Amino acid sequence: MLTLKFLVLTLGFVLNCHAQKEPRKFPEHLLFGTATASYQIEGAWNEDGKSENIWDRIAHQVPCPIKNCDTGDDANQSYRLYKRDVEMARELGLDFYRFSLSWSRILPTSFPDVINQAGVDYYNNLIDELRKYNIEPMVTIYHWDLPQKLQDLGGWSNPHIVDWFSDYSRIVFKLFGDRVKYWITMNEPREVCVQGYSDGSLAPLLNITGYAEYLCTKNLLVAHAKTYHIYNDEFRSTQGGTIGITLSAKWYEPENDDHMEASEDHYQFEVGQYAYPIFSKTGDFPPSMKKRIAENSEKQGFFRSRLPEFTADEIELVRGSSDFLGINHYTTLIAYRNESVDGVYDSPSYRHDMGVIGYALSDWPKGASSWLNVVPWGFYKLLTKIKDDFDNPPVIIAENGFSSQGGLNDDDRIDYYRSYLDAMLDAMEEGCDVRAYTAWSLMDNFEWLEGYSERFGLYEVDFKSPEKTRTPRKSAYIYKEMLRTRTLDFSYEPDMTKPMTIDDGL
Ligand code: PNW
Repeated sequence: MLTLKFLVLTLGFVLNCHAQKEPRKFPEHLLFGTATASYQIEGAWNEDGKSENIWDRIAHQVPCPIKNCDTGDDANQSYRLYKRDVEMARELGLDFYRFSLSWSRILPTSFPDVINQAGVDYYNNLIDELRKYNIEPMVTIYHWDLPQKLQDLGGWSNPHIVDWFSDYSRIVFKLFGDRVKYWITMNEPREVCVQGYSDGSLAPLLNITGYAEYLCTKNLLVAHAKTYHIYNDEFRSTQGGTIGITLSAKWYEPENDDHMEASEDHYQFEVGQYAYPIFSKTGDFPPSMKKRIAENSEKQGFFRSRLPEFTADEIELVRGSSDFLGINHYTTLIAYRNESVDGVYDSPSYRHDMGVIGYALSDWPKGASSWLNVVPWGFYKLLTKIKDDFDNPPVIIAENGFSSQGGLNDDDRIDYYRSYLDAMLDAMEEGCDVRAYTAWSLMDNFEWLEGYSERFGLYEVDFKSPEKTRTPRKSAYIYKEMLRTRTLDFSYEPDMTKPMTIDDGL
């Protein structure tokens, strides 16, 4: 009898959990887009005057560091097929399309002395094609493809990059700013600095941890801020756009109440190191991060902290240097620290300075990427923390998405998008000022060291076909309907036998 009662109760609970949720409306002002990045889609790596960048260099390295020895030499051939990309943006009914500029395609010497007209034409054509169909271009100035020559000069660890980057930025404002209203200076500085300079998992594949990532971080922040002020002082009044930075941000859930400080340190070392100088009143790195690195440096026998200090002028420059906070959010980790963490990481190192172990729970659903755990409530918690920490800045979700191994029936991706958008709406109901949402990605593309093995696209790409054929997945149909109705409908089932239509009337 007792067992029967238990069974009935359990069944009721399970059914209730899976009961279909009511559709939810998106606020009218919320804009929707999709994102890509230059090296991940353009191909044409050495065509029409483009010079070598750090991804070209490592893609051609022997032995190859990239899965299956894939390269971005051809990628999606968007350099040639950009009209098809815009057609897909029209099919989806996007408000905006986020893409990035290739520095070495526009400035083959890396510097302003030579402007490559063919590269400029490509971006002009793409921008004009988008605008013809009322799709706003959202342009990332730097998404990881540094000219190789600048890397040979030390890349982001050389403070002169502040001038190199801001010269490049001034040129792109002059070239494209009459038609671009959304600018993102940098995509994910943490990945640039930590993965590129200290854990060797992105180009330029350096492993100088505990040192190089901090030099990179400081120079990158100052370069970003100088670019912001150039836009503000020289272009804003005539071009009338908006400009900010985009950070990667996970949620770091404490294992339990004993690990609250670990969770906060994890957040500050990943998100805070950039968000705090720009969005807090101090204009400086997070106090806990400064303290941990300074104390470790002293114990290790350094004469000063391995985290460089900002000058008073730099603090003034960096503080407030973003109109909005761009957030790329994908996943959540559990943060853990006790005495057993000591000795896990080499010292000195970024991870030793942070002193936190981040791990995933085994019952969290996962994407094809080893790091991608599906934890939508983490998105809600992250957004409300940002609101509380930084006086509710305008937020652009510049990336959010799910990886699979391929296939058109991508119900797991659809579940991901629905649950994450549901969590985002919860946060917006709490007052979080989210202005735009961007799905990563418009289409499958070159997924960095994973090559073409992990697929993030709303459109599937056949990389073996000469035309790099793009085919809408089920998630593309769902995204389209969501944008058309401005409704998060948990039960809508598309008819995939019907081709995608273009409904913009143009
Ligand atoms: C982003 N994380 O990287 C990049 O901006 C894209 O170029 C990339 O293709 C995409 O996500 C998918 O990997 C990430 O901390 C950086 O969880 C950090 C995280 C996730 C993705």
